[in-house]
Amino acid sequence: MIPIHYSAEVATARASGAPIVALESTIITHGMPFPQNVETARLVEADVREAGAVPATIAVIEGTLHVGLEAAQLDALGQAQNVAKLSRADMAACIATGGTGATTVAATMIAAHLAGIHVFATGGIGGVHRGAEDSFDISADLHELAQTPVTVVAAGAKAILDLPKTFEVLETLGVPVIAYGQDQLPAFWSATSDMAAPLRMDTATDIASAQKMRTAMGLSGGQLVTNPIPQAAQIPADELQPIIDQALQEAQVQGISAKAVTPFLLGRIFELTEGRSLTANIALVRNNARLAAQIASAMVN
Ligand code: PSU
Ligand code: MN
Repeated sequence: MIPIHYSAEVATARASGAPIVALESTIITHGMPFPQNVETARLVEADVREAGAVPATIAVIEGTLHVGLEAAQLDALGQAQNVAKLSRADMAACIATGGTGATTVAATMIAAHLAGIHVFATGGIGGVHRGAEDSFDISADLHELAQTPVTVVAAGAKAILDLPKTFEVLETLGVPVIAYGQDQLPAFWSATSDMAAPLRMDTATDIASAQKMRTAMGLSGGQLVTNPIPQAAQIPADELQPIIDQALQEAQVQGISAKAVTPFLLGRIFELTEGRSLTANIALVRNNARLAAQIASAMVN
């Protein structure tokens, strides 16, 4: 038996077949500083509700897989120290041993699928790190997209990564990468890039239909919907590039590796941009939550 607990709101939505959007918790514990992390998590939940769906923020708390967090649990998670960052490799062990952990994109997809939720909103997925030819650091998020049938709405892969290699791997793994409403792939803090999107869709209905067709055809896996950050909130790529390079350089000098890499880089970029990266990150997550709610609604219709 898997110890799953649904929040009151999510339990009601499941019973009535209402649209639900899964939300991850690593962005809260490892992706943003307190108190903006908790404020953002609350805003994102409100955005999902306003767009006509029910939010299910996912985390493991003392050995129970929570699908939907009560307000007090969200607050506590946002301030907790030493919370594990869970992915496919360690999620079951955390639950089995009574641990507490935040779920990454990969772990949130697994939980969403267990709970019968088809759509999930986040900021940016993990991917192929720069220098992966030496470090072999490729996020488990990519393999999860290839095997678990959940549509993930993100602003692309985080621009700290090697974006061309990330999209090559997604193609190899057979993951549909859909740009929403434009021909180029977005690049997390920037709305566009010089990479052409493999697929483009302009409506939530099309995105929902494509996921349903995959399932009907017996194709495993989900879809990555890349939703550009709103223009007004973006940071131009050429402005950010030197800062990303500096953060990457510092990570190398300090020997940061494995799960610590992404949180370290996001934290340094936050400091080096004097908070602008966080403001942009908040705007893009909220934008993704709204689109995910529309897709979830289209899926139940
Ligand atoms: N989106 C954000 N901030 C984040 C993340 C996503 O805006 O911190 C998290 C997600 O949980 C994603 C993880 O799965 O970063 C990637 O970590 P890694 O590169 O170690 O796989
Ligand atoms: Mn990694």
